[in-house]
Amino acid sequence: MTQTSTITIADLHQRVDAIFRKAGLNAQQAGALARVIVAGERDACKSHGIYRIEGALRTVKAGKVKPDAVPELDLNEGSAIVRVDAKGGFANPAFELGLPALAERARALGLAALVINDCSHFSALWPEVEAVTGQSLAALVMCPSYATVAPTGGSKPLLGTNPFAFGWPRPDHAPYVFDFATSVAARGELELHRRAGKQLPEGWAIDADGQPTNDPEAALAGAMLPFGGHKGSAIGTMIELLAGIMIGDLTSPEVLDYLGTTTLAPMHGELIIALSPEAFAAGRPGNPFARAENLFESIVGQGARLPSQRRFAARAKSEAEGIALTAADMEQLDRLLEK
Ligand code: NDP
Ligand code: PYC
Repeated sequence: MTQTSTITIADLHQRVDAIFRKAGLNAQQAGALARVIVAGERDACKSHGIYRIEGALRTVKAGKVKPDAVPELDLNEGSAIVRVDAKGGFANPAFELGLPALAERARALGLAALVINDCSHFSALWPEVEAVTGQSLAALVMCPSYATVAPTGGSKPLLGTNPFAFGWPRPDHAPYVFDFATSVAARGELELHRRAGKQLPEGWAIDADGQPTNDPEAALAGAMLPFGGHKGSAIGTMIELLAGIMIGDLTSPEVLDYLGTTTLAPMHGELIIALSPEAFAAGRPGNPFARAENLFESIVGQGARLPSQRRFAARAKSEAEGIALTAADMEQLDRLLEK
């Protein structure tokens, strides 16, 4: 059995923050990164937890992200579009900077968008979705990645694993949130399988010759597959259009050209859309939040679970008992702190 030890959320945050500060990140960048990475471990999302620290540090070392960037907010007065220029830093502090203006604008106009440009992005999207639902607004969040996914019917990497997330605020419950890669699995999962010496499930990837493979090494050299065949392929393409081309930022193939590797965090843009359910439902019968509760109850009433339920259960456990880390995880943190 794997040996585990327990660490409090605050202690893990302090350690991850210290690792990034030691690597030259300013307080704004290090703090925002530590918050999403620790949230990933806390919610048992290993593919976007502490495993991501080394990739972020490699990206800093390669000069492909600015560790001391100070993001800039463009309020674009009167418009539904608020912009943050991440100035070549990470996406997370840029999001934190733009959130208050996004929420204020969505409440005033019914909907608003936050565009983040020139950011390095490696994290899960649900922390951002939850920050928006925390303002009693619904959220749609998406971004490209780097070309690693073959479009359905093709055989070469072109689309990114392009995550897509949605959130709906629930006044008396944790929000309804889903957040997924538009590939069958996140690329992080492939890398975790390779590290653990495990074969991939059927249907995740093809090798460099376009043949189905279960070997993570061959899959990393080949292409991943979109989820749901042509449907995931189309949603992945939509994300290239909306969160790449439309916001004047890089698409996944352009990101790969710029980076030359998938071992660094990708540099591109991100699109966050906030919607006010009350504004959209105004003048129509029924309260949108109460009607949504009926829908959720009907889903759960059939024995199905809501997305994020597993994550919220893991969060409650971590908050009560601390976060369980393996000996290898602890060794990784110690090693990075000593570097
Ligand atoms: P999963 O397939 O693990 O989960 C997708 C969503 O479905 C989650 O919200 C999950 O909730 C929910 N879910 C899973 N099983 C069920 C079920 N049986 N019933 C109802 N809901 C269910 O996610 P992925 O592997 O596709 O993605 C993992 C993460 O990777 C995401 O957070 C994503 O943002 C991130 N990512 C980031 C990228 C980037 O470029 N920054 C690129 C690609 C992915 P729960 O968590 O509770 O299980
Ligand atoms: O897991 O697919 C992924 C991913 C790519 C960039 C960040 N996460």
